[in-house]
Amino acid sequence: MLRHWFRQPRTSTLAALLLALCPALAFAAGPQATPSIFAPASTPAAEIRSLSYFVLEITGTIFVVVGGLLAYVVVRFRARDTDDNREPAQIYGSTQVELAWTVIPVLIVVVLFLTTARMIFAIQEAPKPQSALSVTVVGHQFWWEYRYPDLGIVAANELHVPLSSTQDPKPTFMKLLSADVDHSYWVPQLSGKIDLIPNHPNELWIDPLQPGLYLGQCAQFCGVQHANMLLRVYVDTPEKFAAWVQNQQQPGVQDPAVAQGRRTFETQACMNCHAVRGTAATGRFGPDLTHLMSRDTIASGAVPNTSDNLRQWIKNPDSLKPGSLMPAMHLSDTQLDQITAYLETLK
Ligand code: HEC
Ligand SMILES: [Cu+2]
Repeated sequence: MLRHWFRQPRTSTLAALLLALCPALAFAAGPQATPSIFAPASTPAAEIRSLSYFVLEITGTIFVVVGGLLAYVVVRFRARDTDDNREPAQIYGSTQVELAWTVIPVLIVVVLFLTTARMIFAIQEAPKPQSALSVTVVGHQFWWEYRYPDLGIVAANELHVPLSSTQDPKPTFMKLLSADVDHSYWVPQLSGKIDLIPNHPNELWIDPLQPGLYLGQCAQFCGVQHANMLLRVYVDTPEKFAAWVQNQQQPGVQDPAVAQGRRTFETQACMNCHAVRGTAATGRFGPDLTHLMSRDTIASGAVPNTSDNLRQWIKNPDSLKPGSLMPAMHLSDTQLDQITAYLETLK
């Protein structure tokens, strides 16, 4: 089924009719603010959409047939003034009818099962091409860690991947792990949902065909801040991706103007949980902060990465994300200003 990387999604007559009836379902050329599985931008998501249409066609037909028969019977055999109030002839069982309503549904279920199973295996077994990018995704309560083993990059919360195309396939193959409990990776426009399970690596691939920011959400209840464990996938053009990689490979900026803030960062517990490459901070419990300012949001998409939010976060993470696993460190206003100024140099 996936022999060709970029097979056109199957659109049948009924699906086209559905599309015409609900403009909300129309194929979107790029990322959506409210992501829909009906607006795929990557092969696995397109496959899932065509399977969804197939299932909708079958179940829709059943609905029309059963609903139509029911409506017919209700109207045709309604109580009338001319009724003689006699009971109709009572029928006990009919082997033919019972066989029909057992065998037909079983056949339908078998067809749905086989098409679904076939698609799952086709997606899972798609070969990994030479040009593929490898990313290891680690789910943490309540944030995402992204490691690029071949590029020597560790990032957090905002995944950057290259744009793929028919001429130049650049799919991203992800290995999904968990540092604590079960999480679930779901960016509806890019792929299906897959769990991150401790000690059980899973795999997922995407080949985004439109640049932009794709949104998603941890889809498994993993603790109090599960709903704020947001997914942001940035699909970059080749030049933009190369520039991003180049920047992420640099060690943390060392600006003498914020030396005091850096000292405070390194003498408080911050460095036990956070890493800033090129400094003494090598903690792994929290997100890598080496290129914190390259991110649009903090706390896994919970709030925009502004100066005020950053300071507020360091002062009291719970005020922005109640139940997050970063403690409030009870810093003085001066210390807060210094640390914020330091972090803001980490471009
Ligand atoms: C006990 C470990 C721990 C300590 C100590 C700690 N943090 Fe954190 N920090 C975390 C965790 C965990 C997160 C992720 C929280 C989330 O998104 O749910 C985080 C998130 C952050 C973020 C947001 C990063 C992002 O990209 O989303 C910043 C900035 C930050 N911490 C700065 C600090 C500073 C500054 C200190 C010291 C004053 C500090 N942290 C101390 C664990 C810690
Ligand atoms: Cu989660």
